Amino acid sequence: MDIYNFGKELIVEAGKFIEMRMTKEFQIDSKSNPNDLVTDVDRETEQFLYTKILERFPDHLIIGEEGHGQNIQDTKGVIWIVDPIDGTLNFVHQGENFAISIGVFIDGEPYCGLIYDCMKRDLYHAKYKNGAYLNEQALLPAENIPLNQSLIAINPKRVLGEETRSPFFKIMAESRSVRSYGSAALEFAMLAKGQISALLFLRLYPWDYTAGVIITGELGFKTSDLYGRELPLLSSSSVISGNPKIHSEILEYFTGDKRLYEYHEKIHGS
Ligand code: 2AM
Ligand code: CA
Ligand code: CA
Ligand code: CA
Repeated sequence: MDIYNFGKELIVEAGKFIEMRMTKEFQIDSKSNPNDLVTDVDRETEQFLYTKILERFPDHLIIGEEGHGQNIQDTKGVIWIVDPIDGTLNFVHQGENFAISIGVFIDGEPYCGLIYDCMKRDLYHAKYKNGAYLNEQALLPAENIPLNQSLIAINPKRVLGEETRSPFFKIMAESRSVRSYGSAALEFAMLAKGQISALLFLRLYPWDYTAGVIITGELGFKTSDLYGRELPLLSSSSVISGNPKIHSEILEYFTGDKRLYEYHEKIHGS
């Protein structure tokens, strides 16, 4: 079995593990601040993915949000970038609306992207240059809907700061309306399905976006940071993803805002 088919089976198996595990008690801890939560289920699911991948492919590398592969410095070889639960707050508060997200890269080049909405049992998947699918069904190409006719996804809590609010609020005001679903991976999935036309984040990590970028890229959606630069595989980044029209419209809002640019470079450490 190739990596893609193995990955599709693995992510569904990990989804079953989460479903089983969430019927029992689990511990909830906070990480960087009291609203940044992690549970035993996040950690155990990452360990589950790690063990299964290495059992099958002992020479592959794994980077995960909950601690695996944080020492990886270059993109040589086969790298699995995994988020065991994307949308931990939804997992804790709602018991649904979370996903497993996996992006696979070979020597830094995209290979496949997988997003599994565990509770809905929906698998979004794409092998690079082979189209994108929801379960067995091919997803349709991006439509060039402009900002003023679009629903867009932004997490308002993350852009309230003095440095950030001006361009983000202008974009929200220009849009048809704003949504915030609490899982970057599922927001990429909604983009792929045509339910929203763009998503914006000030800060995400490769495990949040690599699967989504590969899947939506197959459909003609564009993704970059706020300044039009390609997203990194080994460090955090801001993210704008959308159809080509709205993507270029949104980029305009960020050009020339020196204060935000300086803040942006500071939080992303470059
Ligand atoms: P997580 O649930 O895996 O942590 C919520 O708007 C989205 O942003 C989720 O995809 C969430 O991923 C991510 N996110 C939440 N808190 C974050 C943080 N402190 N830093 C970066 N990303 C975060
Ligand atoms: Ca997290
Ligand atoms: Ca995440
Ligand atoms: Ca996570």
